[in-house]
Amino acid sequence: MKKAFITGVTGQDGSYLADLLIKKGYQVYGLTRRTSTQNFARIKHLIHNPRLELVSGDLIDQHSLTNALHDVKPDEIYNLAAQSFVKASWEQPVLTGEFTAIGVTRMLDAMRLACPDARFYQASSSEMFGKVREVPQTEQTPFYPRSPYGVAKVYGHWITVNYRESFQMFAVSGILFNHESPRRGLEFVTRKIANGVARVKLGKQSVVELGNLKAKRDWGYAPDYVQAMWLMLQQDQPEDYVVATGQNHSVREFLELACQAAELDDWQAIYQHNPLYDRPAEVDVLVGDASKARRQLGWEPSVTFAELVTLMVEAELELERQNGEE
Ligand code: NAP
Ligand code: G4F
Repeated sequence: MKKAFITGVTGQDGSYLADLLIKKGYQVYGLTRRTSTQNFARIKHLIHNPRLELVSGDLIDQHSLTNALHDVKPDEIYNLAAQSFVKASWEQPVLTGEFTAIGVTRMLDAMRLACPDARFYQASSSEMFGKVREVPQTEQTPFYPRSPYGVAKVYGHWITVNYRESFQMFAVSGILFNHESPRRGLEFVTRKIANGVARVKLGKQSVVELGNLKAKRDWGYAPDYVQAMWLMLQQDQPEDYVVATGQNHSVREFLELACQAAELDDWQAIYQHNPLYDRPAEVDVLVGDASKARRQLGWEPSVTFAELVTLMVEAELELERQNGEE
């Protein structure tokens, strides 16, 4: 039985990846950090499944990572843990650097010492393209990050390349464009809109407060994207891949479609601008070219933008109905 080690297993992607790998017959080990209240909501359906074992550790604590990999001796390592919220990276730039940048070196070095023959996946990001140098963005597009998060991800990307070239380790980066789902954190714009629109529909709030409606993103469906992560580690050679749908839409379009999905007539009636959600430096337009992933991995997105918006709004309507009146 193959063994996989996932950092960030309590997050959106980690939880879907655990589902996928368990379905494929893996024994999965998920790194979790100590918190005063457990936050296992996204993996609650797996908590009593013997195929998932939780291992205590933190990206900031080198020994916990080396010990964990030494004990587990995994075949595959997926480094998904990070401070992943771009807006928070201006408020906590040093912590973002510790987790999202140096944390990658800690994981790579733990692997080098404990299980150098394992295969390593690094969660790189389209945020690295930032103020984009070309459209669409490919594996060859130069990086121009626009936030402390983007800068930290560029570091994580290059240290992964460096360990691959220095120590002949099987280490790859997936440069993933935005991917969403009902398991997305509520602070990210798609889930925030889907939840806000559902709450307006059910009479629980009257407006949705947002920042920049003009920003465009290449939004896909998270379960499709964890499939691409797994495919990258099944290849003969370690290479980096862009994963994207190839189409982008504005935040405003997401809001309009979400209102339609909830049968609310006028999106402008429920939208309110709040400068609190504007960013010191914005990434205006992202759109990826995933030709290499399509060609070499046989990867395809399975959910369209309209389907994604609808499934997210329906999930929030269901959730808010279950939560009852306030
Ligand atoms: P997420 O939902 O925010 O999950 C982040 C995970 O990292 C959580 O499990 C969190 O644990 C864990 N974590 C944070 N700091 C940690 C630390 N110091 N030690 C150990 N674990 C820590 O993020 P996601 O959307 O699943 O994204 C997964 C990865 O892909 C991230 O690296 C993100 O930057 C990257 N990425 C995401 C997207 C996207 O569109 N979703 C696109 C490109 C790249 P807690 O539950 O304890 O907080
Ligand atoms: O949903 P967002 O916070 O995602 P963002 O910044 O694109 O980052 C996400 O995708 C990256 C991949 O490109 C990941 F690496 C990263 O970890 C994360 O998963 O914001 C999307 C856009 C931005 O332009 C933002 O300015 O939506 C705009 N926006 C407008 N109003 C808002 C809001 N974003 C948030 N979070 N909240 C708002 O009220």
